[in-house]
Amino acid sequence: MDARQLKVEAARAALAQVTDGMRLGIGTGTTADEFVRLLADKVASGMTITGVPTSERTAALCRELGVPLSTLEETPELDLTVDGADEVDPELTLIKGGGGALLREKIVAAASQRMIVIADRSKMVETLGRFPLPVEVNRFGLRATEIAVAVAAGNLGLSGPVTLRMTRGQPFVTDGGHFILDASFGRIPDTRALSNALHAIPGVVEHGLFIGLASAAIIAGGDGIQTVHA
Ligand code: ABF
Repeated sequence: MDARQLKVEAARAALAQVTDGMRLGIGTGTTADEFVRLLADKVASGMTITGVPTSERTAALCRELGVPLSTLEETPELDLTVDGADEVDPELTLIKGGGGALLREKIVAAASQRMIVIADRSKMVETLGRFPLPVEVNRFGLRATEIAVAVAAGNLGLSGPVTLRMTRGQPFVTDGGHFILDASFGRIPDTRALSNALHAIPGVVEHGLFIGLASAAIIAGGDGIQTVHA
């Protein structure tokens, strides 16, 4: 199976958890896109759901495919969110934000009774940190925040480049109008300590460590589907 097929299989297994009438958080990324496509087929054949997208990009795909959408303002309590991840550890702590949607993804996941992560096996790691940690920051005081992030990490024995995410020669701007710093600290042994340290920096809007939010991960590999529960 190629990478795309693995994503489709993980998405299909998550779709089996979706029941009629659900209020559904809908993730962002190529794996979540596969979920949206399968969900659209279900909707076309009569399933009723209310979807809350985690990004403008996902909202656009849902509209194109006819998946009914609401907002978190209208639908502030969700039954289930299905979303991808950049890394998943055995406790289901995640790194997310490679797609730049981490803030809305975290708000939507936190508003959901359950969050199911869908991923191919390449995303599973023993310890998070091979993937650079995305940190969403306010544009104001960017340089000061960049320094504060490096200092906070250094106090925890972590170091490495902290770089402003760019796209087509310009800083990448999130749906919330913020910038993203990608922090290549390597292995993060104490995710909770780093999370707390980053949250203490005023210019940090949110970071891509998802701790205690995922209830299950559906991991697709060449030898089949594995479901990991929190
Ligand atoms: C979102 O999309 C993000 O949080 C994560 O960064 C990314 C994963 O993308 P993909 O499924 O394309 O690997 O879930």
